[in-house]
Amino acid sequence: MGYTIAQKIIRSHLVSGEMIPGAEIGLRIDQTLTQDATGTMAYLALEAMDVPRVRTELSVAYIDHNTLQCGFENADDHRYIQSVARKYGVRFSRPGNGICHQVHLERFGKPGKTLIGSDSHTPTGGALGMLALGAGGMDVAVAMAGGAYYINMPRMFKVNLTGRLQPWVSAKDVSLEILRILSVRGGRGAVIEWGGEGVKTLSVPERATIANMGTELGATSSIFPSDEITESFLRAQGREADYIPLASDPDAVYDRVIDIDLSAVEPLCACPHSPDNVRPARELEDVAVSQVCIGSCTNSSLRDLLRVAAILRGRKVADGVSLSVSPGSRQVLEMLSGCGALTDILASGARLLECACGPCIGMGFSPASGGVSVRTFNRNFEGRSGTRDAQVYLVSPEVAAATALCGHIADPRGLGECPEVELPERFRIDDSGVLPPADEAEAAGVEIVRGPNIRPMPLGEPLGEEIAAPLTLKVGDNITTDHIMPAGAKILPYRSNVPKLAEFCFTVCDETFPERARKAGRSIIVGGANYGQGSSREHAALVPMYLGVRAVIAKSFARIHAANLINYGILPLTFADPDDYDRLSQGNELTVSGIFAGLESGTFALTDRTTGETFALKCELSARQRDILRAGGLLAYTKEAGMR
Ligand code: MIC
Ligand code: SF4
Repeated sequence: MGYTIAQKIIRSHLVSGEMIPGAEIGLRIDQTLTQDATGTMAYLALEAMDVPRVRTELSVAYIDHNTLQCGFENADDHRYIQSVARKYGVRFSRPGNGICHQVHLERFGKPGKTLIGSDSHTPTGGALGMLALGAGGMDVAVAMAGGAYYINMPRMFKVNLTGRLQPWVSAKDVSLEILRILSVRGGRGAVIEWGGEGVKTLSVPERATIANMGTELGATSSIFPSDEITESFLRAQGREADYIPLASDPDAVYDRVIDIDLSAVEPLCACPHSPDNVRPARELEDVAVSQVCIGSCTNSSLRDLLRVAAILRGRKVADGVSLSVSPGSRQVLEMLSGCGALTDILASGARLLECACGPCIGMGFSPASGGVSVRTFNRNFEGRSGTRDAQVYLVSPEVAAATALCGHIADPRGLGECPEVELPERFRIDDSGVLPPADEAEAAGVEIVRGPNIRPMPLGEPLGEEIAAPLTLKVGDNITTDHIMPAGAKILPYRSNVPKLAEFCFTVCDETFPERARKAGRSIIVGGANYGQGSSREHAALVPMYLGVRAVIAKSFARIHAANLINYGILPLTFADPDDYDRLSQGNELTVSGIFAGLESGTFALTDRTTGETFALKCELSARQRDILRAGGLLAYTKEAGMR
């Protein structure tokens, strides 16, 4: 039996476990990336591991999320990360240099390598034929220190592409089409390989858009072959030496095959408040729009913005619309400027924002109350824009530009002939925005700078034989990490200050939660299916742990969040019978008992002391995960057990 692309990379990086779907495997990690909103915690963890230098082939620390700097906090974080990167052998991508995934694709990603990043959209690197995975910051710290990264061996899905995209239809529409087919849960436990004849019609930036949004499917990762298109992109980036060809074997076996005819895909929109709530743009033309945002790690490449510039050229943004454009990297911005396309964008009335995440994570540019915002981003979860009652739609750059001109959601096919764009033979290369680390001799003398916003990382406590605690919060299906630990300009500055951050935990669902949890001392949370979907932010585990949450009982969990809960010593339990979810009420007193035996057997007993009912719970753990929970979290475990 032949191998898929992901299986080939896994095979060559396997340090433990067997390649049986669902079984835990350990992978050697070649590259890591961090961003600043999760990076501070990752580097605090790295410091605590007492390893003098990172042991990966390449590690990069990007500053791209918290760049507003309304007070000293963001700048404190940047300065800390810059100093720690310099000392430990990590390259430092300065604020303004671009969004981590875009810059990594341009300058560092390599076919055949493994990459983990403390950001859920790290799979963007799959566009280059690498196995790129989102992870919690603590897992990235372990990988930087030379330890393996553990996942459950994924199932293999294949999307077979035929045909070619019609004018005005682009890669984002393919992402939305697969979301329509699979939903936000449909990719769970799988790596999605994109192949078929149609794949040859997609450039690397288009592949990157698709790989990026595989995260919204809940997929472990997404991956493309490394072929002549990859080679020409790498050559244009002056990196032809990084090219190796990579394809699946003709007899590779997939758990599921999905066919998409590219020529049948039309301009689509994900409607509020979920990326899988997809409808054709043509059906939404009566939706008036107050804001359009173009950018984010999904759609901010040179290809995308050249297309936007060509659509906007000689036209004006509608009176009622505020249009923002944030290029994905300084390379993109300089090239737009060099060829005059930036002038077309500005002349249309667009507002140019920094090369950073910006509005995508609610870092400024929040819509007006009740506003309708049409964005080329990847997430439209309620409140994420920074405006509680905003309605956010996700679209392609083509739909976004047409919408900005028309003032309502617009199918761009109404604009006439679609302008063609070509990628350059050679990108403008200037790596001065990425600072090299100190060499080994100098490193010992580098002082780590910690401002008052850098607080020590709270540590978990080892599990006891039982957890007796009130059910302080009961929530529904598809709870995102944006519900658990919201982001945005007011909250993100506190990512390295957990006591302060705790004041915002779960406030999207219930303003009173932080205070009630604090009063209760210990608590248990109950959730529905796909609990913890979305971001990789470990703060969605760390902060509940700080507030005393000892177990989360859900119908199912998203992969990265379940790993983060374990890393912080919180038990991620599932209902043996999902209908039991309905029998538990917020406020009831619960006891999870038989914990030590349960860690071994995978089954636990739950008693609702308020009603007297009993329930069976499950938690299937690997030996390593059991040890992490017994130790009280990954940091304590790594210190006890050493790096492996
Ligand atoms: C996001 O898109 O939600 C983020 C902000 O990039 C997160 C990381 C974070 O919360 O810092 C992600 O996707 O992992
Ligand atoms: Fe940044 Fe948005 Fe991408 Fe997250 S999804 S990395 S916030 S651009």
